[in-house]
Amino acid sequence: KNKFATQNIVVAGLGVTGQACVRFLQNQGAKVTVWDTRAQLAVPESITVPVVLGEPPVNFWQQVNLLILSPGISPAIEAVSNARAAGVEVIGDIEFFARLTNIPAFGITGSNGKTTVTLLLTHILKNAGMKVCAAGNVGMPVLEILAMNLDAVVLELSSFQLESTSTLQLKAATILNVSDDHLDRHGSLQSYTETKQRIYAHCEHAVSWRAQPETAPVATMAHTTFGLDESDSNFGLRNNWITWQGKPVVDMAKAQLVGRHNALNIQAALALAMQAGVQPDTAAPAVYSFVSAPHRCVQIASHRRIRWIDDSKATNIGATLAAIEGLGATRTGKLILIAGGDAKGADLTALQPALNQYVDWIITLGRDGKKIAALTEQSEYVNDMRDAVTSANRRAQAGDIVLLSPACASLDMFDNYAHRAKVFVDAVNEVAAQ
Ligand code: UMA
Ligand code: ADP
Repeated sequence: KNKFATQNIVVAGLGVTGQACVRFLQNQGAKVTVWDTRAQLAVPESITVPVVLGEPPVNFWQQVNLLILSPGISPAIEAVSNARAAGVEVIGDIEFFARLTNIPAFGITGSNGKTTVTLLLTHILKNAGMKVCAAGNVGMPVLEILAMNLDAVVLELSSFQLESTSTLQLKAATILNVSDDHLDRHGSLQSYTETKQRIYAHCEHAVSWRAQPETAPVATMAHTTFGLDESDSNFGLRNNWITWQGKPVVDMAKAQLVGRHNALNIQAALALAMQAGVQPDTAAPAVYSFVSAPHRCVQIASHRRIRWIDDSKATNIGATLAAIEGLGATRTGKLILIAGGDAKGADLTALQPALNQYVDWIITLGRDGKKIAALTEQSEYVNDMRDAVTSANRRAQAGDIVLLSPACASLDMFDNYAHRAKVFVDAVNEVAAQ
């Protein structure tokens, strides 16, 4: 019998993370209980262990050895404090994974670009012949990959996941950028940044953005930087080519990832790939063949020469600024923006200069939509996505762009950002295609 057979473990949260934990622990013979803070929850049939919903009973923690928290549950809530007070160790699934395996791992965090860099690095390493898998916040729970016989794993790590991780060893890691996000949970930009810095705690090689010193590790360690400026010693950009130590290695004109923010993302992926032994010029063909994941500034339709762009994944200000600045700077017609939702406590006034400079009309919706509309006079607030698309379609002419880039989470109106995108695309097909 292995070490888990005598353990009494509570898995908190019954989403994809929790379900992967339960499956793994059951296979190991551990005694598992699920606890979910929602009082009403449809428990999937595959879950055959006891499930406690809502407030856990008094004495619940007494016989428990370990509490594995799903990332969506804040470690600051009272029930988790009670568990700690009862002597229960509290960790996240990433920390649990770190204690179970020595597989070479690459870590990616940041406010924006995590999924893009995670998938691009995975693609580069696969093209170099390595057996690799992307896991973590990208959607594949880390415990699912333990059984795979991989050469390396590429981990997308959210601030929620890093918050409950302490011993994870990484071959190389990056904080891509830091801008306001999840302040409702982390309290301040400083504490959010400190949480992201945990990625460098046991890391062999750091990769950071020269324009944002807070993305660099505080401790001295092997280090590569990237940026939109020129650099003789690191990654840089010159005449639309990505350079490594001054030599051109990737032609941005040949990449399917467009925009200046993606020039940074590509450099970060190349820098991480070097720590897996793949040189930038060798990686270039994989960069050219990489196609972006959906809902990240992707054109979904063109009717009457009006371009409709789905950037539903822009759930914070930094992502929306990248989209507005990227599309706005080169536009030939009007740029109409659809934005709004749950701003998660961010200071929305940071959008104002870019809205004034690049956006001709803004249509807002959702919980914080009125706050965004109040930033400019060229704006209106509507009740739902269909009304937003109808209004945009009425205002747009040939040559214009309609961009859905909400700067907000979707959860006040939709199941998730993919659902928000689907409602947008359906409305565009219905309203604009006529
Ligand atoms: N739950 C509670 N109490 C709470 C919150 C949630 O009991 O206060 C329960 C819910 O009832 C539900 C379960 O927890 O049953 C959901 O757990 P979860 O919110 O941790 O979500 P998972 O389905 O396990 O997915 C998580 C990540 N979700 C979050 O961090 C919110 C996924 O990232 C990730 O892909 C997945 O693990 C696999 O690692 C999503 C995300 O939105 C994409 N991430 C945030 C982001 O990218 O901005 C951080
Ligand atoms: P994440 O996984 O961090 O949310 P994604 O790659 O899924 O990042 O992209 C999320 C959003 O951020 C999209 O709207 C995308 O266009 C935008 N984005 C991607 N990379 C960057 C970057 N380096 N800086 C700013 N915005 C970015």
